[in-house]
Amino acid sequence: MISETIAQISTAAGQGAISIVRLSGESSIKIVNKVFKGSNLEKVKSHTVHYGNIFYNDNPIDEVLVSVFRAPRTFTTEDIVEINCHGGVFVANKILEILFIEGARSAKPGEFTERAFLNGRIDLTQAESVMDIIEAKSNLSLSLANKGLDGEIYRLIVDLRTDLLNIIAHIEVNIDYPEYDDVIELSNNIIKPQIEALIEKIQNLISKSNYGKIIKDGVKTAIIGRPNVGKSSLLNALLREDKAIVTEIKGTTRDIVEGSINLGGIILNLIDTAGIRESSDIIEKIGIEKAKQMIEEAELILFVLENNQVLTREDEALLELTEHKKRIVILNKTDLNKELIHKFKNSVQISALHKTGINDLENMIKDMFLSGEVNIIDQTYISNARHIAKLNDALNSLYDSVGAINDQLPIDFPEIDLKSAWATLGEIIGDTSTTSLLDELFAKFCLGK
Ligand SMILES: Nc1nc2c(ncn2[C@@H]2O[C@H](COP(=O)(O)OP(=O)(O)OP(=O)(O)O)[C@@H](O)[C@H]2O)c(=O)[nH]1
Ligand SMILES: [Mg+2]
Repeated sequence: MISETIAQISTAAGQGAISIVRLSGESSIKIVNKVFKGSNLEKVKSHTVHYGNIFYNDNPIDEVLVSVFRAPRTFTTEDIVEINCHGGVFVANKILEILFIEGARSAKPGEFTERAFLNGRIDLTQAESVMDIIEAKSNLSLSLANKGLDGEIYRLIVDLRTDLLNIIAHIEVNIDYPEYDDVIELSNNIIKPQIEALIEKIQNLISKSNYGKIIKDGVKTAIIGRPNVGKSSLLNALLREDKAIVTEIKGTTRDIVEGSINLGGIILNLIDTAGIRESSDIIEKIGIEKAKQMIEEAELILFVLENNQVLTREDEALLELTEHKKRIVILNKTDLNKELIHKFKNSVQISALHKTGINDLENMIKDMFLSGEVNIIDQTYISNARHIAKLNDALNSLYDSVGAINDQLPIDFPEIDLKSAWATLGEIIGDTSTTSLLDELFAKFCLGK
């Protein structure tokens, strides 16, 4: 148990109707009780709210509501007190100062959640989900984050580790398989297929993590094309707002203009770029370089062409540059000439000026990212970059273990790789103790014998 009592303002900085000052630790209740006039907080029941006043040196500071939560059924598993005071910056800080004088110390960013983790109330993936909930930008990303907080990622990882433990146990007790008189046979017939099944499970999780990332962070979408084709007009039409400057002058957009929209739960992070052409204007040139860089970084390219104009060499070059990307070709200015002179696989006809065809475009994007994933809400996706990196590391250890078996190395060699995969998966949930493998392994032996 951590004995220091920490305190901090939990609500956003700035003025609001209410601010919440939160304390966690052994002395939380005692400290607040010293400056609170109302009920005796040391005597009240847990999970109750009390009206009263904060006083300091007999001076009234604020009229407040104090919630008392006694350990262990709290977020940090320690005693927690929350003071709801008026939402002025000064008053909340004043109360905090008084709490420090009375013995609390300032909580570092994230320290309440860190304590919840250190005290075993939540695992690391749940702690990370708290941040994801705070940062959620859509219903889908919120529901994904809630699944994480509920422990779904934790359970996924624990399941993988259980599989791994079974394999390691098999190796440890290989003497129990008299039908295999040599170790090579045991590894090929029993161990290897089990590792391969586990590899498949992890590969599957990694390949689907892309959806998780998209749900969480949105799709980075670059609007690309020659000058004057209507890129900024398209951005404005999608945003339903005149955000980017539109003129008939070629080279209007020089810097990047950004905005986000929510398409049926998928967030599109739109980036309008400078029209790409040969230019001697130094500012425009830099803009064009940025546009080219955006093509590299983007997960979706909206490639804008004028419907009624033949392709120029620049168009051809840009089309080639974006060929390997997820791309939609947008044939704009259909109000000027309806006749189609271009044919592309993924294309949609619009008029950014008159805002026609925008729905078709939006539906096409939705299909692109959501089709085949109708159960997106029912599934758990790994979306956290740290988790994905660790899964990849674990996968590599598993590949190594199969390699060692194929090379007919002594059984301890693949076992080392398996143990390393076990440790790597443990890092995802914050279980880094080396003893836990032994504990669980022995528990398994006891069960079986
Ligand atoms: N008739 C018609 N004009 C359009 C349409 N979309 C855009 N325009 C016009 O085309 C001109 C250029 O539009 P922008 O949106 O600034 O084009 P851009 O691709 O952002 O141009 P740069 O920033 O210079 O690269 C403006 O005069 C727009 O009003 C359309 O659908 N129909
Ligand atoms: Mg523009």
